[in-house]
Amino acid sequence: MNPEKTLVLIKPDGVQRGLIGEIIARFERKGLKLVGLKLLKLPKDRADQLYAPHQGKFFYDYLVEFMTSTPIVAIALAGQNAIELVRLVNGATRPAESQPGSIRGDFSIDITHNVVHASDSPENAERELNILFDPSELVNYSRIDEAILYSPEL
Ligand code: FUP
Repeated sequence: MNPEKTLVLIKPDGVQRGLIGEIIARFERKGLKLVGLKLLKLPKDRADQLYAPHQGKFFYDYLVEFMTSTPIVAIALAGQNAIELVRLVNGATRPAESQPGSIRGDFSIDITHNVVHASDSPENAERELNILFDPSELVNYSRIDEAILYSPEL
């Protein structure tokens, strides 16, 4: 068992297109547990923190402008290997590589307006969760289906 927490953002295009419920349903259906959830307009300073690793790249300014334009939804998810699984559910960054069945593969055609974001490593998951959530906003609880979602530790 490798329990992990990770951050997902539904980007402005996903919110504007009415995809919030569809996207959250996909993570719930996979077996991932919601441990934090909020709708917000991302302040510029927090967008800069979030995308600090991309500062200086040609797409950076537009990416921050887009992410701060209209509301996003921030989601904290927990589960076994959550970081890797969530990125599979989201699909590849490049539109030509995101498989049908993934969120990006099913709902996007553009590399910037690509509906969702997810942390890509344990270090970034912790860093990004801290940017979007106060620790008091993350909820620890058991879901009743965990007993059947997971096999027992051998
Ligand atoms: P991902 O982890 O799949 O979100 O992708 P990256 O970390 O490579 O990129 C971060 C964000 O930068 C992506 F959501 C989209 C944006 N981006 C562009 O807008 N243009 C590019 O050429 C590459 C990335």
